Amino acid sequence: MTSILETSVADCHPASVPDYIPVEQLRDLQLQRLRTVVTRAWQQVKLFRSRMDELGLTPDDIRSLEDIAKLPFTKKSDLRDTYPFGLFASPMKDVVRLHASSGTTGKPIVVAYTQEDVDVWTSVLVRALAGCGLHRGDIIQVAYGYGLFTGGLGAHYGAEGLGATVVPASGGHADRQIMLMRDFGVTAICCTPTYFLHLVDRAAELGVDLKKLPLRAGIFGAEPWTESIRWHIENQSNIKAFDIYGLSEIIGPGVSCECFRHEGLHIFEDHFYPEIVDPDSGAPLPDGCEGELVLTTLSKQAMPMIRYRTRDITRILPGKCECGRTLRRMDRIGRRSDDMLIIRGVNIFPSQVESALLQIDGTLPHYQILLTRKQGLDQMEVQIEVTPQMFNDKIGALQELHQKLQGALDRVLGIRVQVALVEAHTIERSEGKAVRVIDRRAS
Ligand code: DLL
Repeated sequence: MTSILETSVADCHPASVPDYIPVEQLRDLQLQRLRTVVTRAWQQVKLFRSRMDELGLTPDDIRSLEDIAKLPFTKKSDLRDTYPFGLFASPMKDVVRLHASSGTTGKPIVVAYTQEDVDVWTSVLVRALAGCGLHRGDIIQVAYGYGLFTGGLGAHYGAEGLGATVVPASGGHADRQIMLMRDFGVTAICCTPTYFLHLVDRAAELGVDLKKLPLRAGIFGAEPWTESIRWHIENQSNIKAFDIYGLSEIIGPGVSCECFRHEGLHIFEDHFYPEIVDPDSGAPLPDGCEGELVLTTLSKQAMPMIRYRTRDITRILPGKCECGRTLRRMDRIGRRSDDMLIIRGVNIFPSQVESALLQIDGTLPHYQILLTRKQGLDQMEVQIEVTPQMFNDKIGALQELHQKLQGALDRVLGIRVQVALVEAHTIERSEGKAVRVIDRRAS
């Protein structure tokens, strides 16, 4: 069971919460847990054992935290290749929950939890929500999807564990979400940042002024978002927007989360050990350097993950946070190493497009990249929604905006792409993760 120290964070003295434990004590705890989890994976998971054998390693070779670099990586393809249950370390009778994530290609990946895993998951979410200033008495609307996706149930258990009142709305039905928010006096919402942008737009159409509601916090994650989007959200709705990160393979939401300082996401290091590696060579990189985040679960029972290559690009932020937590912080995830597009030989990340667009007034934070192929040549069109005022303005203003955007994209991307200005609401809204790229090159 989760200890009382972990569940009632908001009511505890900081010194008694794992978020604030002295660093040396945290490192000792991590080492002890690392040795245990490696032993468990080695004993119970065939794939992991054979990889350790190939390297001539046994769990006894892990004597310090640095020794983690000796261990083999685990990749998403390992989960696919052993589908559905090949990486489980617990017998099925001890598995109380399965989640799955479909990804963009092929078979889904399946993840498992024992009761202890669910309790740990709840405890990290409680700590994450408490770090955002939420507590018993808050009314939290969970608008992440419920089901095989980890967002809904993860946030639900965390909010309930905190002692808050949960409104399990799940994703979709924007009008109903807004009605619930207003009628129930909801004080915090958990959903993807793009879905909240959609709710902001819809509320305006319905004549509901979000600024007049008790809503004061949004816990947003599951997809990359930028400071400009935070600014847009906070300005339109008068709430504080917090970034929460996680992935199914490790636990779901709750691997890390911002505190009220908004200077990076504190990693719940007592349960998830972070490393940053060079995405090409896999070599470990020091704190402060940008690279791929690799995570090891330190307490997972049903499905321990050793050195899991997340493909998410970030860095460990040096220095201490003013909030007093001793947990290290990661920078927000701007991109993944595998979302790179190669257009006419040039490497492009959707996040570059976003950063170019958001510097320019008159656009909305809704865009989509359309890839096609004409006579063997890749074409990239960026469709960008512009504010209704822009469309009502004289044609000259729209042309000027088009030129500015074309210039900004040319500069950032280094190749010429087509720019299409479209009216607000043209781009289809998603209830969950936004679809930023439509690739029609193969069809
Ligand atoms: O998206 C878990 C989650 C749910 C996190 C709700 C936060 C809130 P998956 O569907 O397995 O799990 O997708 C994980 O989503 O590897 C990142 O690429 C991306 N991602 C998740 N959170 C963030 C974030 C959930 N805050 C994948 N910023 C991860 C940027 C994020 N990307």
